[in-house]
Amino acid sequence: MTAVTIPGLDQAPTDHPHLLAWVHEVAELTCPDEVVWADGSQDEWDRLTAKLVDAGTFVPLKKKPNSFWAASDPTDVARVEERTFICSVDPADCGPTNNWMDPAEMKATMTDLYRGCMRGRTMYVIPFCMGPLDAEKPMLGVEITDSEYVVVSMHIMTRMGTRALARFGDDAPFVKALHSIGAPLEPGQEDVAWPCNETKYITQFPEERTIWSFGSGYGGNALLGKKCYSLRIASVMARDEGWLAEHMLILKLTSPERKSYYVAAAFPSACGKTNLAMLEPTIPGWRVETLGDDIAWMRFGEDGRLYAVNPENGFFGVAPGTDYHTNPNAMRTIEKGNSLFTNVALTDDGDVWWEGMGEPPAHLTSWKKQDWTPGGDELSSHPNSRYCTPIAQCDIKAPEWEDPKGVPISAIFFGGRRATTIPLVTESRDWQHGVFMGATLSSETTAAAVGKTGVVRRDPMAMLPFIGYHAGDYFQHWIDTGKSADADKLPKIFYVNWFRRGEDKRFLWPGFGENSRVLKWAIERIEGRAAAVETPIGHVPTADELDLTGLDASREDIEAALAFDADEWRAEVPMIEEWFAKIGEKVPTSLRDELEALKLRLG
Ligand code: SAT
Ligand code: MN
Repeated sequence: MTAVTIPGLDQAPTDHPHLLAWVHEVAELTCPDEVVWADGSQDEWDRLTAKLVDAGTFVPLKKKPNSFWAASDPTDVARVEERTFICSVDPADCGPTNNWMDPAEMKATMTDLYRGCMRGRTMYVIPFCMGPLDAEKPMLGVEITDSEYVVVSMHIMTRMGTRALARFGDDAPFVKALHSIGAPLEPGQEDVAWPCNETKYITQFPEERTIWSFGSGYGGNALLGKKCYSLRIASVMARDEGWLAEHMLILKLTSPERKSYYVAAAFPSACGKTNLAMLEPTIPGWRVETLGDDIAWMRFGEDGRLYAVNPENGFFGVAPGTDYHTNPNAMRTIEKGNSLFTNVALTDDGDVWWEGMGEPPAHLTSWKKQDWTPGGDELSSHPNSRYCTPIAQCDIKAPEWEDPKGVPISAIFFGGRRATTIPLVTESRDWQHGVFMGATLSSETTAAAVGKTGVVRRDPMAMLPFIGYHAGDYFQHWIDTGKSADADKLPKIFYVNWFRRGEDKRFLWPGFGENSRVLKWAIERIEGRAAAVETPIGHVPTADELDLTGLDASREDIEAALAFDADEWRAEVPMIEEWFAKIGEKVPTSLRDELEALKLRLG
């Protein structure tokens, strides 16, 4: 161990040699004023939120207990996919859907950026665990960061601090996650409310299970337990160990006969995963409880079924569009307080507001910290503004949400945001066909990532920005996962699209709570009780097979939402071919066979 003297560096509450060595190495490189080991206590939360209020980063909300409003730098509002790298040793392991750089070269570049980058700031060491702490093999990590905003967000989103460190022992393996906002302070220099750096890197070193992030304070770029660990790094672990790390919500659906089913569903960011996870069914007698809204880790249990665990401890949901009509359960969860709100609007009486909440108040402070009055062109809240709130205080969390065994999945839904072509729901013929559906999933881009919105892009399994290795190998891993299992124990795979539009551009399907009708049909298919029409793209219900009792929508719209249109699909095929060409040689033969079979069926 080196001889640098930084206050706090030697007050480590652990003897774990690798952890200590790494913390020393980072402290020496980044030169913070002090080192603090995060313990996850209420006292720490109070101290850091007070510090953030003092710094002008947080405004305490008068209307919600223990809750805070934050506005980011206007340039630091979303994931930066262009600046996200998979630095595998061999570029062939990165593949065409990720950015690659040689790991040694990346480390040299980023080491230069990290040198002295924490001057004038505190370096926090956050031991954390993704998934339940009492797992047989807890999934550990340590994030080092110079951002108090990150520490308090990690309090909500992960199990962290002392209780996580207790699982490290002397030699448990852990993911190293280094984060800096990249904004050192010279002596006497005044800080800004949201320090960050124009230069940003979000880097994964998959072989070393290591993450290096620089320059951003935004959720997906800075809360490294989330997308960086639980998807990019975990997808590599999952490939190596025979499980699945997926961008999926987990919900529990109980029928009027009191039979429960677990469903996992993948949608791209900002396509309504949180709303579906907390749905209030509009059909009588059905009930939804939630286990997770963003990430599912799925492993085979002893009985041969696929069991899902949510690695997260909080919801990091898109705020705009969320209200008592679209997602009452999310509203009730945040109403309890203990939550952070970033880039929404602040009301004059100390509450939050965003587009979709109904009539706006006469005056607001916008996410850009400007006076805002209704009727102007500017939105009060950024389209990717977020609430961050603990799952534990969600009234409809399933009691088993923290069971380290996970829950057995009966159905997997893949969905995207498509104005045309994709019917409301299609059941795959079998696992391989379901993998084809997932691998060719497409969606219009949203505000969750920097870039143009509304452009159709392929987003395989809603994992395009999150697959930590070659997408072709990832597809093969999905195929192999199916082959390794007993076919009738595998979840059934469905392709859904809540976003199809009519000729006048209006949505054909009302969505939200009405999506329970689609869930019900899927369950009835699993139970062998519902009929479907066999089409070239899979099994699609007719309007008569969906329970439409009490639905306020025209028959024509429902039929249009469910329609299989051969011409639209013939136009889709070249796009799928182009996508496979982009993935290249590693597209599994079985998926090429699926495409050929689809072309034959389309005639
Ligand atoms: O920014 S996050 O990656 O945490 C949320 C999302 O884009 O899904
Ligand atoms: Mn997500």
